[in-house]
Amino acid sequence: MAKTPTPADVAASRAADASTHGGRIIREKSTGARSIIRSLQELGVEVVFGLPGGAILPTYDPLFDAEGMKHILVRHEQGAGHAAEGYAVATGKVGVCIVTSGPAATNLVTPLLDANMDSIPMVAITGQVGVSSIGTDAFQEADIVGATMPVTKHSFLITNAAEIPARIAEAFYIASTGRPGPVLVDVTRSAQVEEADFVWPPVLDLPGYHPVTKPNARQVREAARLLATASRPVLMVGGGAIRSGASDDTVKLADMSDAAVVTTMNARGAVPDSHPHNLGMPGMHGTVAAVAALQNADLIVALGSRFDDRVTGSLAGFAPEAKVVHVDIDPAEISKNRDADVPIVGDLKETTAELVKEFEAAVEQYGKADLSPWWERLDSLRETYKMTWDEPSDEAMAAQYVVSRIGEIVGGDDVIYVTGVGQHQMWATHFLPFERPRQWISSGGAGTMGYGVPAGMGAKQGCPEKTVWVIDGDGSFQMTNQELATCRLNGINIKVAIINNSSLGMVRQWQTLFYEQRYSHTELDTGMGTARVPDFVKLGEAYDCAAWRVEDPSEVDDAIRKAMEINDRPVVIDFVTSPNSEVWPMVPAGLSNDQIMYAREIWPILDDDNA
Ligand SMILES: Cc1ncc(C[n+]2csc(CCOP(=O)(O)OP(=O)(O)O)c2C)c(N)n1
Repeated sequence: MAKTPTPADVAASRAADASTHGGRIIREKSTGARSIIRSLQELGVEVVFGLPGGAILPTYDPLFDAEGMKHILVRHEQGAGHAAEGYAVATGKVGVCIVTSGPAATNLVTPLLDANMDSIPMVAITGQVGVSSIGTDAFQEADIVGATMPVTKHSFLITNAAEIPARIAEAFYIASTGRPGPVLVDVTRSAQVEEADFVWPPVLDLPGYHPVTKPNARQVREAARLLATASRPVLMVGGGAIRSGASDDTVKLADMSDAAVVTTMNARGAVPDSHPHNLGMPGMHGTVAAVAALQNADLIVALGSRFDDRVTGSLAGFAPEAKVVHVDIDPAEISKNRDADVPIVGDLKETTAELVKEFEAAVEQYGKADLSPWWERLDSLRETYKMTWDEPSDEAMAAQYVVSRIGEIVGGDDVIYVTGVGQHQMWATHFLPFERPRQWISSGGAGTMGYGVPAGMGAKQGCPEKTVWVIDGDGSFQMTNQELATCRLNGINIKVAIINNSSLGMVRQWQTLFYEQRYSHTELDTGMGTARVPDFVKLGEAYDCAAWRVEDPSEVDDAIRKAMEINDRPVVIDFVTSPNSEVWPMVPAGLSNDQIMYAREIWPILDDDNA
């Protein structure tokens, strides 16, 4: 099937057309503001999330009747940013948001950081005060280019109307090529009101920006040789596999090589959970089998994964016997945290396709190692340390029960799962089924509470035919639930399951384990027997959503089924759960992955070594 062209593809091909004088050339009388809108239309942008204000007001005027492009008015700029991220992850297209200057622009810093850490293609357009006011502490002036430069792929200021089409096309090109990421374009009010013809296609001017996509053939051959001959190989699949669309060839490589597969949090769904080689998520809250596979591997083939500290634990003790093949589109990632024996810079989709080809040749030449002892060990770990949970002693509902019932009833077809950050996020990775890329949306690198509702809104806007479930924490939900108003008014009918343990659960868990149960400022009073402020059911109803509370396990299944039947408005279910449910397994922060605990006092890898 032909790949849907991204706005960047369109920009690049139209720019190429222009340079050969092959395409149609548009020249229209315009203002800078109108050129912003026209550029977005020519780039094929279908939806923009935003909120206006003085410095972007000139642009909101032509936006009022822009054909073919929808604007969704959010209630907070952070919501616009996360919605653009959710849209981008769900669809593979560039997410777009547009806000005004000063505090509006700084409200975007969190989503920009988030998109940067998780390599999400996104373009943020901000209004800036008039060029003559810059540097005068004018009303709502903020140096947003300076503030966001460290947390974006690129940020730049436009002060001249004639430049607008080219700079906007470049922003899309940078956001979506190479390692995807967020680009901020700050446009002065004076450039927006200035008159200048809109000329399209523009000529892109990006000297020095040439992402390498084609991997080095010799390195790929060497990687294939190592994979064919390793006795304890693991494919460590990262978020890059989703972003680049490398899933199919990754699965082929797993089938051919019989290597074990671990999928990092951002890669959930890149290889189906039902694939027999998939051991699940590695890292701090990974499965015992996935963590042990990496620790005992003699070869790790890292595919679009950045050896994040949440995955490796203490680097000094990480996978001591493993050679490393590291494939990444971003050369800065290679050997950043862990030295690569075979570094491969390239597009992951292209590289896995090459690896699949070279693997056959390598097997012919070098033979294939016998992996049966390796699989005996991994299967036994998988069997012994299944993902399960203890019922809480306070007789309240186990959070894991709720999440696993959602997974069981809603399943892995035509559904997108989105989360906030905390315990509920980890339970979601463990107990929901992930069978396809782009069906899991969660904040990995930044770990941004408040991501769930707006990211879910963006995902549903991008994929209206899919069911979107947001699994949220009572803490995370309170950060951005105002976007339920946006959802309700725009017919974006997401389903929100609040896993309400009445606390900042993940932090509370650390207080239980490492601070002698001194629960310093982690109780939120939203659950059973508390002040219940806010009452999530009333809050949901205030947003005209269908909302109700579930406190008893016997009501959970019916509640999920009922939510699946409501499609004319968003649904909010307040699942009241125990504050004592804990996330296991766990590698305590800063320790080696060898010290993974399956539950309290159970150290599978250490115990095994001492046996
Ligand atoms: C914006 C933000 N602030 C603080 C944190 C630190 N933090 C990580 S998890 C967590 C608690 C999350 O609570 P909740 O959303 O209720 O989820 P739970 O852990 O209870 O499932 C906090 C405060 C964060 N990740 N993001």
